[in-house]
Amino acid sequence: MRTQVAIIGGGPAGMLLSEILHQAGIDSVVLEQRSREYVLGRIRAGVLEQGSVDVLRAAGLGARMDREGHPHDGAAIVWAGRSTFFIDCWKYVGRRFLTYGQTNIQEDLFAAADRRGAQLLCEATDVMPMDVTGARPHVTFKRNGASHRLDCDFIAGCDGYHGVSRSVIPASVLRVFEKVYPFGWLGILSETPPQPHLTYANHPRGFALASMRNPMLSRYYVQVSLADRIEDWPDERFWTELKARYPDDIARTIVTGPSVEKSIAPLRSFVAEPMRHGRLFLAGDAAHIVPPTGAKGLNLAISDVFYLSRALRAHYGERRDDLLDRYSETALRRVWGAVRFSWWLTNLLHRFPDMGDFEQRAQEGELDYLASSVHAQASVAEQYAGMPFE
Ligand code: RFL
Ligand code: PHB
Repeated sequence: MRTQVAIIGGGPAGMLLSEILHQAGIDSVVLEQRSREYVLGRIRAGVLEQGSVDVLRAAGLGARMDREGHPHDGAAIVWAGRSTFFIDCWKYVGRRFLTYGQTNIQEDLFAAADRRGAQLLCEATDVMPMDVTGARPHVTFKRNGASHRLDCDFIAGCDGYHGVSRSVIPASVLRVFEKVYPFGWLGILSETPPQPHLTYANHPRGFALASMRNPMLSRYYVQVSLADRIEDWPDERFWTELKARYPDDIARTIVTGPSVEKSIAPLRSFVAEPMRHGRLFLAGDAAHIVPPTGAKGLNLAISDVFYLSRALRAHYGERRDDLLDRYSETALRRVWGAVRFSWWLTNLLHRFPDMGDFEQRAQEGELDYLASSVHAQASVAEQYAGMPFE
């Protein structure tokens, strides 16, 4: 088998890259280790920056997103008994964001791939990028019991945090930056009407977030201990805890119901540098992880794909490699902006087990400043809405 770009991973990064390359006349094959059903069953992100919306629209993926996605001017922050304030992205930076589930994007990407008869090989196992710095880059894998070799010009490692691509970069080249947070998020989906705004809560009992997927599908999260398991959190306990973390006027309006999905995710910041090694290019969670607090993970996967597809188009269309040569540097500038913001917002909104009185007061002081300063709010709004692409 031969293709121009071998793409490892059929998540949002891999599928979007394949779609954009196809539109530029560049051939690719996507190798995904799971089944489609499994990929579609993962409930993850829900917030799209304007820049991400623009990339998806330009890739021909806008129709359902524009119909079903919900635009928001900003997000609210509430904290223990004090007044709510609103980070107004529209007012301060003239950009809105959209709530539209990653599951829907993934469905839209699979549908587009089917329409064009894309080469998406699911349930491919033992996938391994080979000879990435040599003359014959290729990927080996197994499927339906048979071994295969896919020759290519480039390999895109879009296989997420637990993927294999990053591991072929030698330790002498790869530099990793990591921070693990001492708590997780327990998330549920319920078929109930959501809160009108995305509402982040800082409370002595821990962080909470009210988000949404559509007018009859809510997404809620609470900060939990890393030792907690799903079985520890029957629905009643979840709703009681969620409501306890919001002020009464909001708690009263939270409509409860049976959960249709429940999962616990640990929180981590992680960056692998460089994002390129020879003919291997990493994109999305394969190269970086952010805690979900800033809603940046999927948006970074999309911006990486934007930069990488632009660079590959320049290579094939104009015989220019300067964008490929600068890919890692360009992508990492945006990555570090989002990594810093997500880390900062995580620190601002969570209770850390080792927080002393000093840290507690400093956090309250920062929330107080943010609640009262239009300059501080404008800065947060600019970052939450997402920085423009280079
Ligand atoms: P993915 O989605 O992990 O896809 C990688 C794909 O690669 C496959 N794979 C392999 N395939 C072949 N061979 C191998 N060896 C392979 N190893 C893995 C996997 O099966 C998978 O299909 O990475 P990608 O494409 O980079 O996309 C990244 C996003 O999924 C992620 O950043 C976001 O979901 C993060 N995130 C959020 N991002 C936002 O922008 N806004 C949000 O509101 C938001 N909320 C969230 C989130 C992530 C969460 N969790 C659970 C991690 C909320 C949560 C709870
Ligand atoms: C979500 O809707 O899943 C969501 C929204 C905002 C975040 C994280 C997750 O910061």
